[in-house]
Amino acid sequence: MLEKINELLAETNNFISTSAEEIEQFRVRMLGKKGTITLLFDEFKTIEPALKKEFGQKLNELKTLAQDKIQQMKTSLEDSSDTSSGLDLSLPGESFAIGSRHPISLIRNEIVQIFARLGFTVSEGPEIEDDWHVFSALNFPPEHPARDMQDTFFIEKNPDYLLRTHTSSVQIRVMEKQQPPIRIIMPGRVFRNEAISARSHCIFHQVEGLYIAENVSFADLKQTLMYFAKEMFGEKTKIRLRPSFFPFTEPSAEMDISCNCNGKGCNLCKYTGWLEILGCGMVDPNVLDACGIDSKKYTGFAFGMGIERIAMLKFDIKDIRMYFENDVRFLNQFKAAF
Ligand code: 2NM
Repeated sequence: MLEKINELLAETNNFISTSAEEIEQFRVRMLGKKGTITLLFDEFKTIEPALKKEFGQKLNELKTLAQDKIQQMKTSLEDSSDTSSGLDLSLPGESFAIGSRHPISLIRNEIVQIFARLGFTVSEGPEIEDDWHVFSALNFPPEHPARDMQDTFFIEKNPDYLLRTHTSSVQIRVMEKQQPPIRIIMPGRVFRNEAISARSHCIFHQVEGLYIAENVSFADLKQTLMYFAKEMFGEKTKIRLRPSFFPFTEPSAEMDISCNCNGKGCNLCKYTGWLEILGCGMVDPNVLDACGIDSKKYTGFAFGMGIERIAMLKFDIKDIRMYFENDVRFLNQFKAAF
């Protein structure tokens, strides 16, 4: 019997479990009505008196150990599922706030991707420019009003330099360095000395495009821009070209896209059914010649659009100043548009 008790002591000492069911099974097996320890107590009654003291002590030791062990297992089981202790490794991790892309960046990237599918690559250039790259090479006459202080920011310490008023200056730099075929787009910041209002700002963003090769025609320009309009604003979008004037293109046009009101007329399109989104034209031969490209051999088209305006139409933004205020209530709204 002593041997049996020693075996049970060892078994009880080694018992370990994290399952409530297993702990209960152990309790019934040891201390239940017909449990091993309970039966040993019955056997104990029949033992000869001389041995009772020693056996009694051992048996009590076993019973106490078993009871303690079961209690201990139950307690640690409750603790591990108790979140009030502050540590529950089964909980999901804490999420943290991430930022969102600026709507100007979103639209810029979208425009770049659309033209990338047509083989256009991105070129960039300086924001501080000289008269040649911003005006003279682009066929601006000497007395053109854009050259005026009223319209353009000149660098005070050295008025030979100015902040570019369009990204066409980058195209001049590319054409000066590289012979056709040229197929590039230029996204970038531009600066104009204008009063800040809901519709205009002294800093804004443009994407201009340029394609020069042999036999490039106005039809190529129209197809390219129609593809862009449908990719940007949806398959149902229609385009319309109206004659216009720019010093650097001839002929020149302005492009409208059909308004979502379907021509019924709404406040956005001022009841015309059309929204102006960009300017374009065939590159003036004078511009090609100024850059060392043979205008008898090559022709090309160019276009330019304001990113703020495109984003205003896409996201229904009513005031251009929102882009530059960095109000998180505005910026957070573009989280989903990643
Ligand atoms: C526009 C509209 C029309 C344009 C022209 C050129 C260059 F360098 F090839 F002459 N670059 N961008 C252009 C043409 C820009 O923006 C409204």
